[in-house]
Amino acid sequence: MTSEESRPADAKQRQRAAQRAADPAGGPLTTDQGVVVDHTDDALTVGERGPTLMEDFHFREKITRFDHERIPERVVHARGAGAYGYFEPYRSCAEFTRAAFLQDPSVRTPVFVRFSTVQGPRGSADTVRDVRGFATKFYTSEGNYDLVANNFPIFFIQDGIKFPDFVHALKPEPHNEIPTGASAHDTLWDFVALQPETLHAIFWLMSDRAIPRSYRMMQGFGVHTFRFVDAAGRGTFVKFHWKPRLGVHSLVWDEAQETMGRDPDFNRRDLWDAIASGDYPEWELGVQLVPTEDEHAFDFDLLDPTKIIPEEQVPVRPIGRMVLDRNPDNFFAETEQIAFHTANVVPGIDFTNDPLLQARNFSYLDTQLIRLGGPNFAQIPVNRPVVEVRNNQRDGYHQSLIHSGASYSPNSLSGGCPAVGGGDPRVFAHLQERVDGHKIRKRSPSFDDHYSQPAMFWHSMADWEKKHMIDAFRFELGKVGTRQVREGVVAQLARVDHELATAVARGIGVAEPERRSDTPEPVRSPALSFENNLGDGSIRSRQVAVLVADGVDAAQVDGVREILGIGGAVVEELAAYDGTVRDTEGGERPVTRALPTVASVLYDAVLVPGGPDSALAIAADDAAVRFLRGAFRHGKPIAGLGAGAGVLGSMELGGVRVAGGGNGEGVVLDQGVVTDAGTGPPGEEFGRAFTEAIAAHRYRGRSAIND
Ligand code: HDE
Repeated sequence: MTSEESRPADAKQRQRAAQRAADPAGGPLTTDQGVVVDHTDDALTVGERGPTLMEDFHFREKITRFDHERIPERVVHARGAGAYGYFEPYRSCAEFTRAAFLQDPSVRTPVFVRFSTVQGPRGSADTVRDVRGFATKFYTSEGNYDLVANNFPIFFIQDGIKFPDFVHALKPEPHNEIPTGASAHDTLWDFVALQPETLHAIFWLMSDRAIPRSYRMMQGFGVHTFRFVDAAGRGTFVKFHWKPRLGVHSLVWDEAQETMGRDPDFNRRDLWDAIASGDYPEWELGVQLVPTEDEHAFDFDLLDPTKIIPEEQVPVRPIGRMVLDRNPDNFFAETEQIAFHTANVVPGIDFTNDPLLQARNFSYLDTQLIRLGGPNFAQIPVNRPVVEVRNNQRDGYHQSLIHSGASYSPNSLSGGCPAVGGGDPRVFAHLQERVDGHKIRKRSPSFDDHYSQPAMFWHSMADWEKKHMIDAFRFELGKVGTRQVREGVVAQLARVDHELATAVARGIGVAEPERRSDTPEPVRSPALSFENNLGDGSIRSRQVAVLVADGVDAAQVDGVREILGIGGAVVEELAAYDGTVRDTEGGERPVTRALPTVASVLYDAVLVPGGPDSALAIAADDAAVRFLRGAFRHGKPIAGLGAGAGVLGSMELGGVRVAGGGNGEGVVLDQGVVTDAGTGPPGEEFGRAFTEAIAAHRYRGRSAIND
């Protein structure tokens, strides 16, 4: 959020990239053939005003290369943001898996992570209602392992053969390519009404999980049941979970929509800024383990990707942590060209027969062939394993290696190289499993229950989460033009929960459904609620706006900076104009941003400090008042000190009580609004109350939160 110039780490990163790219001797501009160019501002022409000559090879090369700069975007997950980092296990996992990167806590495995939205094209906004991708490439000592995850633990369909149907329904309508990055349209909801296996993921999509505050504040899930394999060849079922240190936090829908206009790069920028300023995001990797003999111990099928294993049933065991500590140097070279593939596994990790996973194991390699223009994309630096690659794969577009010797196996002419296996302990051995059956095209009846888990999700939500979900269903279905589609979805919801279906029906002008006798029992999994995923309760990296004008109380602003700085929050001073404001000590304070260039949706909390002149100017400034009202509406912590408390009082925010009457009253905390009318620097009590309010992210009791 801070301007690029004011981020020294950013500048350093750019400088480093420039140095790396530059000829160390500081060489001149050349063509692709290395010929030195004298001039690149004018094409070669006949006379000063004459036609351009074909002979100008520099001009032709420059334009031709430009014409070919774009590659096809990903068919889904086109918009993304990535970063480098490392993974380290807490202890050896040898008991379950022989995977080398999960054995030794002193070994750090480098990673690259790409986060993404799913529906929108490369240039779409970040804060749309959508699933988020969370794909990790581990560059291990046994080759690359890709954990291609999402921030939902389940998927919309059970069999990969339905993927094109689902994606066609989700993508913009084919006749007018509307809407961009949104699911609120007829084709998606038509599919949902007719394909009840989508419901569980749709419930997640209608929850605030689909509008994360930050990539740094979302969980990741491998979705499928995979397998760990130990050194003796024994398998254990495993589900992968990433848990963010900062907790799971989201925007509210009204805020998400405004953010699309104010800063379409909101999540991308947040990740970049945090890493550039040294605030490295961190996740814990956890696993749910199920012994092979318990495969059928659940009332759902472990192979069904529309089901979770409730954490209360099988706890998530933490096995390691991942830290992202370096931004890429070049978006295209790294974030765009990275190629994930679910079938990139290492010894110790294997698949199950989940039909969605089996399809993915085909699709990812296939899609890279067209997207990256041929079979040699693993030679692109970001895709290259850190171990040596030796095989007989040859030629193809963009081959950048010069192979020699025989390219077949067995051979004697190259001494039999590369040897196959050769007793190397790193050899990959597929889990041995007996598979028996008829060739059929039929879904297993064990995949049939589409209603119990959406019901569990719904019943596990806090009241405010339920309200947001009802609002989301109403919003989405309210954008659906076809009446029968709205009715079809309500009929499906009625099979999950009568109250939910009735509330949605009321909002979208559809007849309220009859109460059914077969809705699932209200089972709960507390781990699903935001309330139980709040993280470490810190205020690290939270963005706090301080509204300032000439005459601002220096001691109060500096005091708040100090208090919040200790907690790791980022404080910005916003004023009507860029430049500086004069404070009560006669100093010129630099303004971080001019108010007209920002909005409350880009910040987590706001403070109005004292200094009577400054407070008066804030109260009279439309942009400042809009800022404060916006922050209040979205439930964000607000604070006022000295005359700043009076500004909040005069705004009559939702009947909130603020401190008044000079130094007498002390700190007042009401509905997440912290005020102290005293004129001195902020005291300990104020600091604690404001810090706690920021750590809580939002005050959920304000009625206008999602209006
Ligand atoms: Fe993907 N998915 N997917 N997907 N997916 C792609 O691969 C596909 C699924 C996920 O940042 C594509 O390189 C099929 C589940 C992520 O580069 C493509 C099926 C989950 C990313 C593809 C699924 C995911 C992708 C598009 C059902 C969560 C972005 C471009 C059988 C566990 C990776 C590309 C990145 C990308 C196919 C379902 C996650 C077309 C066929 C379930 C995070 O290959």
